[in-house]
Amino acid sequence: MELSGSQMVIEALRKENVSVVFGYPGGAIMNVYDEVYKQNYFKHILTRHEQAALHAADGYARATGEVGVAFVTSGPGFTNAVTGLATAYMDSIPMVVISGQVPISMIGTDAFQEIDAVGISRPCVKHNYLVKDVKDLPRILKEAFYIARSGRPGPVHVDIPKDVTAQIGHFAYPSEIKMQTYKPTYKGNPRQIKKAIEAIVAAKRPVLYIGGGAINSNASAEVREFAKICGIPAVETLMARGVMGDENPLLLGMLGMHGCYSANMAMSEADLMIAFGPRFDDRVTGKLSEFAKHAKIIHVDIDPSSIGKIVPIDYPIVGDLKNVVEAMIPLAKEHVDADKYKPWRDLLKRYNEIHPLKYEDSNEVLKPQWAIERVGQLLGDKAIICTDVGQHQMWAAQFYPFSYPRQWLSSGGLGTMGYGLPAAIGAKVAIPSKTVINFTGDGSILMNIQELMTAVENKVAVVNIILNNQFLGMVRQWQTFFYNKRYSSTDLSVQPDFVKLVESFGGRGFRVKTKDEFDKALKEAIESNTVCMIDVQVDRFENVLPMVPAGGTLYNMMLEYKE
Ligand SMILES: Cc1ncc(C[n+]2csc(CCOP(=O)(O)OP(=O)(O)O)c2C)c(N)n1
Repeated sequence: MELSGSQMVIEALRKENVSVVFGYPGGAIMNVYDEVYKQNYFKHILTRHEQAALHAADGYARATGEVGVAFVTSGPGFTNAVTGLATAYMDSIPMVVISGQVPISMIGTDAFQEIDAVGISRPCVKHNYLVKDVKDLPRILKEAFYIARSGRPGPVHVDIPKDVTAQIGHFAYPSEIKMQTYKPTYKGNPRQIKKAIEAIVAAKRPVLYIGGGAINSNASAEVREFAKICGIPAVETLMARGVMGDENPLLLGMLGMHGCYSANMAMSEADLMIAFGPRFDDRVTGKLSEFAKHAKIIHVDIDPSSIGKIVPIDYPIVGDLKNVVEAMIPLAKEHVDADKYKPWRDLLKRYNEIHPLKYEDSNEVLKPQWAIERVGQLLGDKAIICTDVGQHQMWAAQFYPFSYPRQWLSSGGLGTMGYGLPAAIGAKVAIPSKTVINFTGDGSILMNIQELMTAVENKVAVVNIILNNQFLGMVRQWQTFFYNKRYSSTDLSVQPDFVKLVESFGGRGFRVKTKDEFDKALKEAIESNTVCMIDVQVDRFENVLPMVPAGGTLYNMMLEYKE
């Protein structure tokens, strides 16, 4: 089949079963957009900023596990997209981003809207390509999708010069991938798996440390079963919320900087840590020399370069977590005695009773934690929860009752303010039957507020709940604790009228100050089935607790803050 480069892009997406593309056009990618106009295979959603196009593709990918796709133009279109690439890269999200580039003859001439896109994307993608000849395009697109979704998933960037999108070439979409140097390992080594089980049998205080890899490998059911068979208590990273299900008696909760006491104590006192796909982020480990210092460590990860990168590992297992845990389950059934860990489980339960996650509720002023709990009571598993970045994000991770994987979409690694609304759009497009809530801050929401237009235009009924403390709350909290209350550039008390603002886009707005108003607004927002924003006036000086100060130790958490 003879096709132009642009037609090849459309055909490749069709072969990959792509149903939606998020993007923003411009000069260098116009040939591709002309074909977008003519085709009827996939829906194209025009965002109002390239960063948002990538976050929407990212939200789509997190909600479904499929590859998210975005188109952007060269120059400023591409540079706007970089934050979206970095966000997806840090959290291992499968994405293919296609950017237009100036014609090949003009590359390197400082042509209008030229930028070295592959040079810029290199540190924040799993892989990237500059397509120099249309004959390479089918193979490159096939590889891009394969690389994005296989092994440790991640974003792949394909930069296509404008003349290549116009060139005619032969299109035969490869059915197989032949890459010499890229061959992810899916099956864990049986000898290593056996050794890991022996280590579990020998342990007295084992803990499961579950990371985002458990979500990426769709291993939740296996992880739950394994935990149950062994009777091993589990902690989840921010990225792994939903893997165990919050009703699970073995789940202690989130660990790390704002994790719960029992989870952090479990890590500190464990004699064996079974790490299922986490990356030992500094927000989790705190001071490395003190991190889990009594524990031997089993680390299962599909990415060999992640094993031993941060802490030395006693039992490394390279492989897809789902496969590895499947292989561990029969051995665990045979050899592990769950009763043996009962004293350990009881101790951790006791820790949880002494220091549960808590906040002081009030009837004078709305507490952000209350609002989150309330949404959880009303919607529970019916909602997908997205967040922006800040205190509201941590409270949502702490207080929303998650029950399944891919219910929680949040920028963990990069911590990208402005992620929430576009990601919520991507999630709602992917799974329209779910209510999609975006918990956001009065700072974060203004970083991609223009996407209200995308949501309204495409009738994507997302509900944004601004936990409005009139501060860049998380930074204000650090200033309170560590900078003697010098609130440098964090006061946001000068702000827009968020109700009028969403209404001006054609959505619905609510401002609430009391619990009754909150309940009423939430109900109306959900029932209205339209784009909504609830501006919740919350306690300005509420802090996220407990907290491990940066570089502190998990077992020395601050449990409260006293003036
Ligand atoms: C793009 C970006 N810029 C700056 C930061 C640093 N930062 C982290 S949290 C935060 C405050 C967020 O404020 P807000 O959205 O109002 O949420 P709150 O903490 O009040 O819940 C800032 C500025 C960031 N994470 N992302």
